[in-house]
Amino acid sequence: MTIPVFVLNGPNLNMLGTREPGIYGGQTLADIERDCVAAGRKLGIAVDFRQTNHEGVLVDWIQEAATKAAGIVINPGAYTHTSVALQDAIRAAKLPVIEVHLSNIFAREAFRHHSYVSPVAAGIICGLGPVGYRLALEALAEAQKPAGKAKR
Ligand code: CA2
Repeated sequence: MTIPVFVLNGPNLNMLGTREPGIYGGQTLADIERDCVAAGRKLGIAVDFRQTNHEGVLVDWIQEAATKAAGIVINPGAYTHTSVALQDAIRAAKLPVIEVHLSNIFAREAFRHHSYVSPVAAGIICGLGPVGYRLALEALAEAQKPAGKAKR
C-alpha cells in the first residue's frame, strides 16, 4: 500500500475560480485537486487533497499526517502569516513539508511577506499558480528516493 502525501489547503481557497482571478487565476480548487491527483499518479504518489477554513482542523490534519503520510504540501492561506500553531504542528510532525502559494506573496502587501510556516518547511514555492502544487509533489517524490534532499 502506498503511503499518501497530504495536500492541505487553508481558508478561502475553496473560493478559487469565483473571485480575484487577477491574483489567483481562474482555476477552481477542484481543478487543482484533479491536476495533483494526475501528477501524483505519474510520480507514483497517492494524493490525499483537503481544504478547510479552520486553523485547528489544519493542525489536526498535520498531526494525522505525522503517522499516516510521507510528506505534506500545504497552502496555509492567510494562516501562513499568523499561525504559531501551524509552525508548532509542522515542527512536531517531522515530515518533509513544502509550502505553496499561488501568488507571489513577496510582491504583495507587507503583511504577507512573513510566513510562520517557512522556517519549518523543507521548501517554499510561490507565485507560479497551480503549477506550484505539481512542483511540490515532484520535490517530495524526489525526496523519497534514496539520498533525496527535502528531508527534515
Ligand atoms: O497565494 C496564495 O496561495 C495565498 O496563500 C492565498 C491566501 C492569502 O491569504 C495568502 O497571503 C497567499 C488567500 C486565499 C484566498 O483565496 C481566494 C480566492 C478567491 C476569492 C477569495 C479568496
